[in-house]
Amino acid sequence: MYTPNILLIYTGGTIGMMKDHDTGALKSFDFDNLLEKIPELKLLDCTIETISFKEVIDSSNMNPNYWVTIAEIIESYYKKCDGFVVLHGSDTMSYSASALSFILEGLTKPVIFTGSQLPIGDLRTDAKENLITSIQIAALQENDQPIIKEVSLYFEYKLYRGNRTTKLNAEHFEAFASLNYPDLVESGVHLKINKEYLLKPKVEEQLKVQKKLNTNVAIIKLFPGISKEILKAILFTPGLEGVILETYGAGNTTTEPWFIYILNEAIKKNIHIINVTQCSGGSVIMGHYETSTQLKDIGVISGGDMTTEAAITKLMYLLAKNMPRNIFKNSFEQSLRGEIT
Ligand code: ASN
Repeated sequence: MYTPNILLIYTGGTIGMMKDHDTGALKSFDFDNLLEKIPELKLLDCTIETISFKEVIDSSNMNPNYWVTIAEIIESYYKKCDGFVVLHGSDTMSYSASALSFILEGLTKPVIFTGSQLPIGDLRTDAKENLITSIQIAALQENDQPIIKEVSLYFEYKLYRGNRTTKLNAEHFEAFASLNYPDLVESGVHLKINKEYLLKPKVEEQLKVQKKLNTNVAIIKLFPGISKEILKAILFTPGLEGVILETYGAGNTTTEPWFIYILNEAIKKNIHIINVTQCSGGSVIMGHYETSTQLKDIGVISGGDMTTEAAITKLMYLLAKNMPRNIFKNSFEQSLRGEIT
């Protein structure tokens, strides 16, 4: 029987941390120790190769250059490996999983992000289960093809589509949720694979890594009392090209004339404004209430039921492609990697 070959990419995060005995603070330790800590890995029905960032990072230091580094590692091992598990801090894992889902065009193999809430060396750690099951899922095959063919995120017994996740809890082992899309795999006594929800790219797709991302972007979260000055200061920032506007409920904002006027001025300056909801679940439906009709009229783009993490990374990805305004809007409002319903 064929033995899949899985690449483990270690970027940092709590999963590989230990306590500094002098200060009590958590700091990273070297990757070889991580494998020593889990001898069970040798029992899996796959071979495992490992590669580590030269300097591992807390995921709060994650940035687009690191995303490209992860993508380039996957690109250089793509022929040789059947699946990839990215060990990553949980804090920005949903951003990274979303970003990689766009960057890795034509992906037909599993890329599974995982991490943990407690360090691997901790007695009550969640790291071992997350790591072992992630590798096991990455190695799942059917008719000599990987079963998972997309960027996903495994945490606390569930595999989610990566670009549908958001970190909801800083303490619970169940730290992530995918409120607008069903779980891809549930891990119990058996692995329950929800095949109907998996992304099904064409097998003949070739991997192409989009290495340019445009960071002339911002996120504006609305709140009752947001001032003209603040809104103007952000929207008229020199060089700004795109904004994710986190609105209320189903995509609603204040209808005060100054607010709509400033958004309209920004759009006239060719800035793309995308409407996503600040609710954790549900969708923007522009025009549903009077409070979003004007947004639609002035050309605000609908983010539908996309997470903020998916929307901001999709914005960086699409802006880098320099497309005409109408094509940009169409691309943003349609599903590229299953990120929007
Ligand atoms: N601060 C850590 C990180 O995101 C948190 C974690 O991994 N649980 O790197």
